[in-house]
Amino acid sequence: MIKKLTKAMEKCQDPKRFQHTLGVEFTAAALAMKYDVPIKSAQIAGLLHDCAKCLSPEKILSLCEKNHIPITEVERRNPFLLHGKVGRFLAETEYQVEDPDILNAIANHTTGRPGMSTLEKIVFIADYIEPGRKQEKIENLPEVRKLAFEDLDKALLKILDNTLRYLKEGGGEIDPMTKVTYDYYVKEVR
Ligand code: DGI
Ligand code: FE
Ligand code: FE
Repeated sequence: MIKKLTKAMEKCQDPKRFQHTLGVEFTAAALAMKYDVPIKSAQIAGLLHDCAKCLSPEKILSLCEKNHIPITEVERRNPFLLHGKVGRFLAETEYQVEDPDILNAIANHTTGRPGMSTLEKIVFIADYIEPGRKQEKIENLPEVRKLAFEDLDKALLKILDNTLRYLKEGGGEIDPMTKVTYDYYVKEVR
């Protein structure tokens, strides 16, 4: 399974994206060791989390419409936000993944959601801290990397806080799910 999926991702992703994919697989596996999650699940979710990232916005939207994947208003204006949901669809239909926890981890890796499972948190965090992410772009990355191996919820909250600040500064449209997730984990961490 792992070998086949790795080959499939190498084929459909550009070299930079594929390096990121391997980084997320590796980091998710390490976090799985720490937090008692099946390592294989973390590897599969890590490998497939961006399997829909290389599709054009038009293709993403048409796949959603054809397959009755609901699209919110924010998602219609920012179709890249749908690469998780479309990724879950492809994981199920193209790559024969059946485990709902793995499918959720793929679907929710960009905005998160309230009440994430440990595997979902691991993939969300691994996506942000994998070794290929540049420290120059994220000033507290070393701190978040350390925190990920100490307290998943605190790391999650730091990442959501970074993302919301980054979106506010850059004028990016905030998906209500990102904000709802942030508010949920603020309460959770307290
Ligand atoms: O696919 P990746 O680049 O590996 O990572 P990702 O799926 O976490 O996507 C990262 C981008 O998603 C990052 O630039 C921030 C953006 N993002 C996360 N939440 C929101 C968001 N963008 C918008 N517009 N709104 C959000 O709520
Ligand atoms: Fe992604
Ligand atoms: Fe990613």
